[in-house]
Amino acid sequence: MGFAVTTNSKEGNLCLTKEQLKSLFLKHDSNHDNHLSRKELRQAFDELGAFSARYRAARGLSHADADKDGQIDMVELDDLVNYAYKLGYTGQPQDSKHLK
Ligand SMILES: [Ca+2]
Ligand SMILES: [Ca+2]
Repeated sequence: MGFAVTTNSKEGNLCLTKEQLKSLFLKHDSNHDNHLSRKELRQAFDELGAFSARYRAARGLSHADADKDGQIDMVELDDLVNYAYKLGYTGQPQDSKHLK
């Protein structure tokens, strides 16, 4: 998928900042309408290594979609980024942690 965040990591520890997370989500706005659809969200979470990207997309959407139009706009994106960040989506697959 061509995800090329340069890691400034020592131990191969990819750790995205919120800004980087945001640009990752933005990158998945594949039709460039400045909204992230459920499908685009799913692709973003997929790239983040989510165990179930479909589930995460649905959860993220219901969490951040304030006006309930089924898409994440640029205002709601900040909420989504916070949500993903809190879950620990910083570029490392760590869903196993959240299953417990
Ligand atoms: Ca879009
Ligand atoms: Ca919305």
